[in-house]
Amino acid sequence: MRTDQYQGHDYYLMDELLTDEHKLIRDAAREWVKKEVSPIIEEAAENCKFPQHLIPGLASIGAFGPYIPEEYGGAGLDQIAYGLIMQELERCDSGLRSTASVQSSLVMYPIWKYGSEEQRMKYLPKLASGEWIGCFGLTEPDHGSNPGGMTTNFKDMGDHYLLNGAKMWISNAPFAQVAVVWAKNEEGRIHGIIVERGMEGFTTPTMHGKWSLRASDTGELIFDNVKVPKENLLPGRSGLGGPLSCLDSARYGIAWGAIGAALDCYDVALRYSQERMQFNKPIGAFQLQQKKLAEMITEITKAQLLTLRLGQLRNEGRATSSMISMAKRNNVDMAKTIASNARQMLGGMGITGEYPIMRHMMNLESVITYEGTHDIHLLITGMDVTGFDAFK
Ligand code: TGC
Ligand code: FAD
Repeated sequence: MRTDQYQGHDYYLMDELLTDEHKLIRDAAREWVKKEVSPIIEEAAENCKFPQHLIPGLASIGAFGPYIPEEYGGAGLDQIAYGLIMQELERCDSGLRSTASVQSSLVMYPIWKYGSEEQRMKYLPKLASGEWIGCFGLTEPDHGSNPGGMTTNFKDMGDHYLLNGAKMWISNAPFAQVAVVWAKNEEGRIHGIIVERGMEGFTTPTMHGKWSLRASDTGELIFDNVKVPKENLLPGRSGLGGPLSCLDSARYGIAWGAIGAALDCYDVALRYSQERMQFNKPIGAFQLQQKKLAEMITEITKAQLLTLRLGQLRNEGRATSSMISMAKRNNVDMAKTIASNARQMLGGMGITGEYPIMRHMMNLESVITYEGTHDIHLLITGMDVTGFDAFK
């Protein structure tokens, strides 16, 4: 196993735009990742298992609900701090970031934004400390890009709701204690419902056979006449805009996270190019390899600027969903291209688990698909600039 030598890359001196608190939080996350995760991540990916013993550590660096107010157990940080934590986690592995971003943006966020005060007090502190892990059920076997077509539904039975249906591709599902599930009522209106492990008729089978995001657990959510107490309905919002607003927050985190994956691939390829000798020269001395590295750092720098600006706008409440789509789409695609080129630069060694690049490459196939595919985000931008809705 190689030591994690990552140092970060800041070509346009972006650190000068961060506060001391931002840098402290980022550096703490980086050090924790190097010490606790880098030594075991390859094995976790090989075993296709999320290393659950990392949960308290993730909580300790503020990765669960960084921007949730402290009164609910969150860290009360701003959006840029949230992004920096996601960047450091995904620098190591997209699955690690997935676990944290689902917990923060897809479970804690809707409970904080749309939950009752009782729900906030019951769930948020336990989710922030990692005592409970949550998952987010939107996608169904027949409704992925088009979640509005969902068929999971609940009926009002007087003293409780009766929930039926199935969700698929759900991160954290196999071990989560809590699921925020989106389902239609008898009028066809979408609501969020909190379902807890142990409720009769609720099961979470693991999905097997993934060649991507292997260090994250993915499963189904099956609801077979599940009796859900009425107080578990999120009262603050109905309609598809509820889950989509959570996706805005998670997609923003992914935009930062993808920069982390790209930075790691660049970092490894740069170091390799300075050490690997062929034709009596380091391969970094050849123009073709320099072209790859120069283009990588250019694209990373552009993404860093785009995303920091997005973070400022989110702090001010001025970032639109379309702006977030643009950053998610651009940055994941950028990271995927960099991973592919970095892998080539390592020659045969690039396909082994001795280096993280192949794992990043495979992970990014999930990241470019979930939280809205590459093409869906393009259509969101297209709709925003033309005014024509290609989905209707
Ligand atoms: P449409 O008619 O456009 O919109 C319905 C209502 O929602 C509002 N809205 C939004 N609100 C907040 N944030 C957004 N981003 C919003 N986008 C739309 C909209 O204004 C409308 O409100 P109202 O009041 O008029 O009802 O909806 P549509 O059915 O045409 O679909 C639009 C589309 C395709 C963009 C949307 O469905 C979409 O984004 N699809 C992609 C699905 C997706 O991203 N799924 C992700 C599942 S979760 C996941 O992948 C987690 S991975 C986690 C990990 O491991 O990291
Ligand atoms: P489809 O929607 O069937 O799309 C197939 C192809 O058709 C794509 O290329 C798509 O871009 C294209 N397409 C679809 N509609 C259009 C259109 N109108 N115009 C042009 N092209 C179109 N979901 C959750 O709810 N919670 C989770 O925690 C979660 N975690 C996930 C973890 C992993 C590892 C993965 C892979 C997925 C996860 N998902 C989760 C699901 C994810 O959000 C969906 O896979 C994604 O939204 C795409 O849906 P789909 O797979 O059904 O593809």
